Formats: sequence, structure tokens, C-alpha cells
Amino acid sequence: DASLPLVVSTWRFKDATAAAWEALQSGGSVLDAVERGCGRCEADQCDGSVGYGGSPDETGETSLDALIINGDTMEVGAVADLRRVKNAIGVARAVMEHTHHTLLVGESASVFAEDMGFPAEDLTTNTSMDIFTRWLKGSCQPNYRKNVTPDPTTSCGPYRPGAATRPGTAQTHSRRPQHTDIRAHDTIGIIAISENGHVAAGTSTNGATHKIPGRVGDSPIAGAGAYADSSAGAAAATGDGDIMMRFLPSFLAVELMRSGFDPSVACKVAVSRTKKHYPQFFGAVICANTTGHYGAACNKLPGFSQFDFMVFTSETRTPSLQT
Ligand code: SD4
Repeated sequence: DASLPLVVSTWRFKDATAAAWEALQSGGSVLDAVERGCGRCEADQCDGSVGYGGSPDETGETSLDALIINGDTMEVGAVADLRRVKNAIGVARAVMEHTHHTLLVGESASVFAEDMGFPAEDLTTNTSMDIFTRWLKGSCQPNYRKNVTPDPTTSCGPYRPGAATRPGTAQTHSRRPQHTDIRAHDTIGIIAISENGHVAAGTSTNGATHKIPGRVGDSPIAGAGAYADSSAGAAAATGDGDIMMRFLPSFLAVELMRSGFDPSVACKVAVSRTKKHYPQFFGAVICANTTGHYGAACNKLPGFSQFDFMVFTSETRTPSLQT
């Protein structure tokens, strides 16, 4: 069942996977495939988790993270906490191709993007505003601050950003977000491998809902959100980035494939490394090696016992759903 060229992507992002495949078919590089696929999800606002209008932060603003890796040259371009620019993967690629840097962040990344000709647009939509205002009204919803002062009458909201107390001075009522609503946390990660063994990988996401402004997840971090090395293969991760980025699962999966592990086993080991410390973490890893074998693994939780991902080869002929 191994076949090249190959596109593997996280979740059920069929159109994005097809866009990546079409880029390859029309003579594009593996980088083009990754950029086109992730870009498609950004434009489509895949599951509300990619692109504009999703995951508003504590102040209601949407910010984007993206990463692209050239596995031939090990060049990497990434943006994190990008504001006002929709095409995060395009900006990541511009960082890779037009600078000697690897990662640009925040407001400065937006200025760079505008300099490069990317349009400045509002990333807020009615949907992201709704998510934000619902959250402000009732902070029994998860938030990312520890030791938040609860309202004494309800022991819940309203949640005031910044209303944190020093440990020990108040009861702590903040709940760490438990990512049980899996459809709300679907970063796109794409692996593309050409017939002659060029490998690229990338990610794009709007990160975590209600995050503290400035929060950057795993997705734009090389080795965490994705990794690619044409001498071994590529991997991409999705899930609770605050936890997963501590374990570099994509790097680990690629290194395991390099030492001969089957992709399914490599992904599984990468997931279990995080699981050892955080048994309840929500997340999954996809990976593929240069012979066109691929695999995936997730941390099985109640409500998340199987992870969906897409595979496109000349044999599948269409983005095919794998679980
Ligand atoms: C993040 N890893 O920013 C992303 C979110 C995600 O599936 O992948 N959700 O933490």
C-alpha cells in the first residue's frame, strides 16, 4: 500500500488534501503542495480551527500560527501570533524564502507580511465574536490562567482577563481546558512526498480558544507541530499544543523512522512519550517515510478513540479517509 507521490494530512480536510495533491500533479513542488493545502484550509476556515474567524483569545482577537519545512535543505519558515493577515502559511513560506530567519512573531510578523504584500484584514467574524462574548458572560468555561478569582456568588464568572491571584491567596477555580470537543481543535498538518523523494511538511492553525494573548502553540515550532527530513520522512501533530510542544513529537517520529521504525509505530511512540506525563492529553500524530509508508496515532480518550486523517496517492485517486 506504499506509493509515491503521497500527501497525508490531519483530520478530514478533504479539499485541502486534494488541493495539495493537485499542486503536485500540476508540476508543483512538495512545498507548493503544503502551502496550497494549508492555504486552502485557511481560506475555508476548516472546522473554525484554521484561518480567520476562529479561536478568539482572551481579548477576542484571532491570531494565527503556521510552519513550513523543506526536508531537502532543512530550511524552515514560520509565523506565530500573526495578526490581521489571513494567509499564515503564505507568510511562513515568505519567511523561509525571503529572510535568513526561521520564526517571526506577533505584530512584527504582521508588519513583515504587509511589507511582503499580504493584505491586512480583520480576522474577527460574527462567529468569533459570538464565541468570545459567550465566554465573557460565563467564565465557568475553561480558561488558561491558573488561580483565577471566582465571583463569590456564583463561584464562576464573569471572567475578567488578568484577574489572577497569587497562589494561596484564593481558592482556585480555573479549569484547564479539556479538549473533549475534538471538532473544535483541528489544526491542519500536511506531509507531502514527491515521487523522487523530496519531502516537505507544514501546519496552519488559529490555536487555542480563549488563549492568553501572546500564546504560541506547537504548530509553528519545528519538531513540534511538524518536521521533515528528506533522508527519513516527515511528521505533523495536532492537539493540545501547550502540552505537546514540550515533547517534540514530530521530531521524535521522524527520528524513529530514520532508525527503521515503521511509521505507525513511530507515531505511536511519539504519542506515548507525551502520554507518559500527561495521560489525558488530547492529540494525534501523522507520519510518513520516504518509501511512501504512512501511519498515525492518537491518545485514545473517552470521546476520542479514533483519529481521522486523509491520504492521497495515485492509488487512492481521491483524498481517502483513514482512521
Ligand atoms: C495548538 N496544536 O495551537 C494546536 C491546536 C490543534 O488540533 O492542533 N488542535 O495547540
